[in-house]
Amino acid sequence: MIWKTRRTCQAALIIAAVALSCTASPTRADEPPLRGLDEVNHSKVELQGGFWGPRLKTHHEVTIPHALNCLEADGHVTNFDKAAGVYDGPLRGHHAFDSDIYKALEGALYSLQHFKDPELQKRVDSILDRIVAAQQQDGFLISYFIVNKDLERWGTMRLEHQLYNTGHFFEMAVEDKRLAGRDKILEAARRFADNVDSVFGPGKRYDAPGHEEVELALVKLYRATGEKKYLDLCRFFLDERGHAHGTERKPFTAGPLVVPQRVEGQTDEEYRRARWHASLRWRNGRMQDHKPLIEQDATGHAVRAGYVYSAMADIARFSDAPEYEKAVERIWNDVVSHKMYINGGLGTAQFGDEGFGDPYLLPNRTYCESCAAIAGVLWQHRMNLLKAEAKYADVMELTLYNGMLSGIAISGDKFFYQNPLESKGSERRNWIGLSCCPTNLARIIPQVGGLAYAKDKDNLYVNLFVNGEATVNLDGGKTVRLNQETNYPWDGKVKLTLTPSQASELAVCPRIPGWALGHPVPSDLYRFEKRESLPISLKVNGEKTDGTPDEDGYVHLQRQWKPGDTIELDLPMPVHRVYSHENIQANHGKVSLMRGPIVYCFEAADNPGVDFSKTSIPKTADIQVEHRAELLGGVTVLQTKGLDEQNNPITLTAIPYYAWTNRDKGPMTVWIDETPASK
Ligand code: FUB
Ligand code: ZN
Repeated sequence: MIWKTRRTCQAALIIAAVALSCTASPTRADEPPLRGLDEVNHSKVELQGGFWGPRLKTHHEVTIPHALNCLEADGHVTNFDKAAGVYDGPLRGHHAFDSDIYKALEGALYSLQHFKDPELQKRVDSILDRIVAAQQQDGFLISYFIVNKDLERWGTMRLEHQLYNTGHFFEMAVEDKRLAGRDKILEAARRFADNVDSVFGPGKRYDAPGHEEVELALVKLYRATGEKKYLDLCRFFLDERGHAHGTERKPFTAGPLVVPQRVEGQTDEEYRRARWHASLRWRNGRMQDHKPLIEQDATGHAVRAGYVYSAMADIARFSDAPEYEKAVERIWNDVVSHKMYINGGLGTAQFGDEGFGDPYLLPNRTYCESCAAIAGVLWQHRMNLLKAEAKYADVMELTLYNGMLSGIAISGDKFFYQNPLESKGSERRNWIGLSCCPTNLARIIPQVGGLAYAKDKDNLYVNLFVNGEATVNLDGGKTVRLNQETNYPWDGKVKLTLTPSQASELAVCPRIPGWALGHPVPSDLYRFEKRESLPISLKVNGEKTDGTPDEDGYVHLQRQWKPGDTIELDLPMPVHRVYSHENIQANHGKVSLMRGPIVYCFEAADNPGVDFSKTSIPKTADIQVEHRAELLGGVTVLQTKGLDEQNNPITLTAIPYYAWTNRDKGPMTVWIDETPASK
């Protein structure tokens, strides 16, 4: 028999979990959360075929070697040799350089989980050895500050990315332990974390990093080691934002940006540092440090924001921090209701700081950094885990397939830093010195499997529809193997076959995406023309069942599952016309197109000579759907009849937004004028 359960008694469960945590062992690896869901780690999920399989292959064969080659050529590894005293050449690059090699290595470690590649493994191991050889006696490990002995290690915390490097080292080290099974790198991370812990904290130095990241990494380190002090340190860095508890902190009021004159005799380096210091006050309000996090709305640098909001969700999941849960939900509403692009992109160019702009101020020639989309994906994932609600996975999926995926070329070796929704023609770049976006893409793509499922004691949630196989550990040593067959996002048919290790009572909970229920986003920021949804078909072992989700956005299919049981979901995928909230001026009179989770755009390669700014689509025009396996790695394209400036009919072709600029450079737009029905 099949029935649906609502999540009841959640409050009671939380209280019980909090009570239990007081007696639980403090040193269990991968400490489970106090509340919300636990992830199903990417190492347990194999994506084969379908949409992601070929991308993982390209990632392994092209992106990872390309990234490591570029990083080695740019001196990211010799910087560690220099710090270890075994290299006489120059220190190269920026104070955040270490972070980039850590992200690429993290990506390589994920990839090695799925592809046997002794050569790559050797290369990774050798780079890791060179990195840890630079670690100082006291655990400190940032090449820039080891080599530049005259610099204060924890000097200008808000400008020099010390803890941003540190956080990426911790994240990579946790994955090295999990995926490669060795202790050496994780031990180095512990020594470094202990060094950080010896400097910062209550009664020690009160300060917070300008570029957040270390906070979420400390939660990972806590889970991997069971050391509660790392969770406490995360909490400290969160609490410290917007406060001035210690003497090191400068006032927080944001002031005007005053660029200093160069003083005679100042070296380039001295002048650069003077400019940074001068920009400190101006930047205060732009890096989530102007007031306590729990009082903030979505403000400032969008990459930093995504990371710190992730940590807020984590701290609420792993400790008793209801104030952070409340605040991060408020911030989420602010982002999703006022400050997010239809592709899930975050960050306008309004303040020239890669950050959020004013509510509804969403111009289409914009910033939307790839790293901001990635941080957004990580944040939405954690919100989903904290709240066990599908709407967060909706935004995660939207960002993943659109604003994030556009950051990397289909070939795997060209990148965008900015992902605007309208362009006169942009060029993807092979690489760039400070390679935050390419290396972040190198680590997020192979993590997609880990975003697909989540679980708690009674429920197994299916968040992403991805072809492949997962093995999920359940309570009491039981496991269930889940095989997903799907051609998503090109069609909405998904077949799940379950193989539990023994018959198990469990609710398997497929997410019913918001887009299938008539909402492109979980707010009124964007809306479909037709809000009524087409019937969703759901079958268990071939028998029809109700596909209407519960309030949490999932259908809870509870039964004794046995090997070979199947769930078949069919989400109809009509093309939707999308409109913006009337307060988004940039999109007045404009429409965009979506099908399933995919946002479409028009680009010159398919529409040669068309001036999109003078073209419109009649409100009544039919839109044809065609899958073209040979185009752009296989995409579903849309075709419609538009009108040019003289009202002459023209054929318009739209491709998925993520696939733009994989051919010749040329104009592109997501939003296009719509001719009213009466015209
Ligand atoms: O500073 C490190 C990274 O570089 C930031 O996250 C990005 O916005 C870029 O500025
Ligand atoms: Zn970036």
